[in-house]
Amino acid sequence: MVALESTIIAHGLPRPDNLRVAREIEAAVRDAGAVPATIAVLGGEVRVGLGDAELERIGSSDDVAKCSLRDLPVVCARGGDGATTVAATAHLAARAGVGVFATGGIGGVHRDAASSFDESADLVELSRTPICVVCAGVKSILDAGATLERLETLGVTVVGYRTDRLAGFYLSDSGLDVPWRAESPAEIAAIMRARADVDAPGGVLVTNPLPPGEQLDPALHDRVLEEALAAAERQGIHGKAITPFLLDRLRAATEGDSLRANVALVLRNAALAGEIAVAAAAA
Ligand code: PSU
Ligand code: MN
Repeated sequence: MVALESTIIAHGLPRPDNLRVAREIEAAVRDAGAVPATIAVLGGEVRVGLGDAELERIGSSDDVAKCSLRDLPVVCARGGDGATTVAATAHLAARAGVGVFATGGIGGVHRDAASSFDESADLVELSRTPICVVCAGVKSILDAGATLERLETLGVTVVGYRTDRLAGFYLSDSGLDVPWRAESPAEIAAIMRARADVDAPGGVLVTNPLPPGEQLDPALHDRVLEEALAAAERQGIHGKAITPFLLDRLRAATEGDSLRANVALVLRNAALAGEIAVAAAAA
């Protein structure tokens, strides 16, 4: 089984593409021979695995809260709907016994973290939750170097899939090295088993880069990111709103190219997560 997050559907991707992409992500997991379980809160209930009508509700309702771990108790107590971030999804997946999880890019240390203290709850969650998360590295709106340092401090195992470099989300290469690389889903499944054997409390983060031919043009990326960060600063955007704001600005400024890259990387991660889940089940 492969867990999937719902924040990317409700808040990360624009409508109406989001719903189509949500279905394609599930299909990519199935094509690899695994079972997808998109995680969300519906009417105050945690759901691990959504039917099509439920996926549609998460993707089209205006009343879906972005739920990190801290938000879950409130949304559940109030009977609300919530889309779960990487942190909340990892927590709920592990609790349900799901060992593999695919997303786009994890949250991390924001570029102004030295003054804002803005570091995603995704990192601390990965330090204490036994799950394999497949991602395209750290979202390029973040400080990837600082995020790698925090992952090291937090004891999170970081593995590049068929690469020595940390994937840069929209870009194939963040310019940073990863501590380990793996060549096959079976090798990653073996790392997960060994993680359990040595009682490491946290997760295994697999970083899966876009092929260079599918990445966003790096020069365009750097220019529009600069503009988006400046706009966020001008408009005083912060907290949980900053990530959706920046992703949306990039999409508008790249005329959809960033969206195409985002969809491509999520689908590749879902497929790889499916292969890892199959390898883990076979061992
Ligand atoms: N990756 C994407 N799109 C997203 C996210 C990640 O491609 O929308 C979401 C994830 O749910 C991640 C969250 O957990 O952004 C991080 O938000 P924050 O920086 O507020 O922790
Ligand atoms: Mn934050």
